[in-house]
Amino acid sequence: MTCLLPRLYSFRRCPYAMRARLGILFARLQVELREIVLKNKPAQMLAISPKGTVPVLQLSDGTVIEESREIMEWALEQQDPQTLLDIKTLIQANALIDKNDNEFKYWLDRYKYADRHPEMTQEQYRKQGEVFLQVLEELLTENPYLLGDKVSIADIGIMPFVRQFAHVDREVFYSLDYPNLQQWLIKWLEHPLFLQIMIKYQPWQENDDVVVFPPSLKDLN
Ligand SMILES: N[C@@H](CCC(=O)N[C@@H](CS)C(=O)NCC(=O)O)C(=O)O
Repeated sequence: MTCLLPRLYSFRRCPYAMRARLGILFARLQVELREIVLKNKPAQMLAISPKGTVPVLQLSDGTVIEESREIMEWALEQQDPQTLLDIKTLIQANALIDKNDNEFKYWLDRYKYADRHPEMTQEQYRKQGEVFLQVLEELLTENPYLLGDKVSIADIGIMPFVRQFAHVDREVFYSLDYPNLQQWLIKWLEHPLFLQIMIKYQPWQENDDVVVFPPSLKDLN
């Protein structure tokens, strides 16, 4: 049977893949999900995206989108019932995601794997990462979401990375003086769409039945 759904190669715990899956859910779309194992990437994925990172989305016309931001944007350009791509905040959203991807992620990786980067201590790496957390805390002092009173692409694009930072050492994270950011993160961790993207799937193997993600659009709220 030919499957006309876009096909998403994904990895459950990857923050880039998380933002792509959130984009798909907020857009109320369905995709064919192929969960992968990073150490054993399927040849089918490498054939369409030799750079070998997830997420990768292959559209039914063969187009390949291999950057998580572009996947979020593509999804929300198809349908955006909650206007996450609000034109009023788009420039600011993009600037914030740039900061996340180009600066915060660098310090996050070093904070998470400090033993592999002995040039600085883990605490020093954390403090470097906190420069971005302070920016987010400031924004959340004024509003429940990063760019206002409703969710934007900035929230779903950044949340998986703040989660990863918090989970390096939850006790430390929740002892820091970022009350609004902590609240925001907790709300996201409990969000029905976040819970949906974190459901576990077995790694895809050739000849498996198609896995549709999400299985139904009915229960999404
Ligand atoms: N710029 C890419 C980065 C994606 C990325 O680095 N994903 C990681 C997993 S979180 C990956 O696939 N790494 C390849 C590997 O570990 O082999 C995007 O935004 O999609």
